[in-house]
Amino acid sequence: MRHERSTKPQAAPSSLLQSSFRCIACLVIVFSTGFSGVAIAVTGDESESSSLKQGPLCDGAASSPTMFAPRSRPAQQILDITWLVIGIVGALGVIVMAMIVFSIIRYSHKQGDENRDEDEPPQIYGSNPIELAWTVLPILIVFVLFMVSARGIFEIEKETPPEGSLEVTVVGHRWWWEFDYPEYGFVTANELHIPIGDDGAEIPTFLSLQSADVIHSFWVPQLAGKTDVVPNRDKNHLWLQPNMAGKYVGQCAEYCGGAHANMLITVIVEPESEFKKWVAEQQKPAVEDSKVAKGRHVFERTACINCHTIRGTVANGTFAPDLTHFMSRTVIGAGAAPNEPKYLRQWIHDPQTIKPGCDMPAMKLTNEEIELVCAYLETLK
Ligand code: HEC
Ligand SMILES: [Cu+2]
Repeated sequence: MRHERSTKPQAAPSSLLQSSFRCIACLVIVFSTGFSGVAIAVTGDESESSSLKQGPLCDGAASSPTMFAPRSRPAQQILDITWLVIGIVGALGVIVMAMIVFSIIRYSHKQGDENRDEDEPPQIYGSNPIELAWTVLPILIVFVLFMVSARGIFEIEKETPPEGSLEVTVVGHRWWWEFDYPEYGFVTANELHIPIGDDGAEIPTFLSLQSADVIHSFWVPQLAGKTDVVPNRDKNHLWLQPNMAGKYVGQCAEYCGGAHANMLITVIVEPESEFKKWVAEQQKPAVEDSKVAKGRHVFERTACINCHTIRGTVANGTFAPDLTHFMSRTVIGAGAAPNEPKYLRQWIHDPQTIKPGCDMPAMKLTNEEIELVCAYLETLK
């Protein structure tokens, strides 16, 4: 069928060019911010990570979370696939853009072109080689991308724990993380400790993810991909296999309400011997120090005990983070502030000033009571 020549051919290419440039600009922005743009209070300052030695037992954590510095097998696989996909579609994009730019320059309306109808290019209809080329080639490309992604997904989404793995149950709460170590019989919060061999050998960790309320998403980009944490449903699973020690940070990646942005994750990958020591400490009941008995009394006769557990005391609430070994953690409120005396006092005075919207109310304690309770909490090593 023969098309009538459009009377205004100039408008289309330039708007096409504009929107193409816009697309490229968007991609650049997404890549430069999206993968590393997790605002984190818990990362140390940058100089810390730049002065590092090499090797599996040095700190492999990037100064801000990024999927471009994988330190765990599934994260590495995801990045490999990412580069392959970006490579293929990037090359196609460049070819298409080049052809568009070429056509715009070569065939744009020029002065003295008024009689162009006469030199219309050859019209080709139903050319088998051409139609075959633009059918088969895209199918091949899509097939390659499909196979590579499918293989990656099957390897990453393990439904059963790999040999010799540590098993941890992760429970997402608004807006903090509970970590249960059923093998070892204790519960902690917000900081996940997992081992790497003392000689740097990889040890798998198998996470079972549950939610106590809404949908969350567990994402520590240097260690693995995002995995949704869904309530009232069979557990989702996630497999980590770090190859470098370090303190990795991540973030809830599914909007879950007001304090979502402050729902950070810290994963501490440490040599097995240190991990074992940490486990032994966590298994102990809370420290009892008679010097802080007054503070403990304030804690025990306040509503704190309805929400929090401190093993070995009357406090057995499960609504909020277990505080039995609170001082073994480096952050308060799932990364909302570092665990330092100043912030702890501010937190007990009014958590909303540190983590707006969180589920702990200001407890209306007097300054003296705050001081006593904090002195008590600070013994919970
Ligand atoms: C209504 C329940 C509730 C009461 C009562 C309560 N808290 Fe909390 N508390 C929470 C919740 C929920 C969190 C987690 C907040 C978050 O990170 O979003 C929390 C977090 C904390 C944290 C930080 C824990 C961590 O690892 O990040 C400390 C410390 C704490 N509470 C101490 C206390 C003390 C001391 C009292 C009593 C004076 C108290 N809480 C009373 C619900 C409660
Ligand atoms: Cu969340």
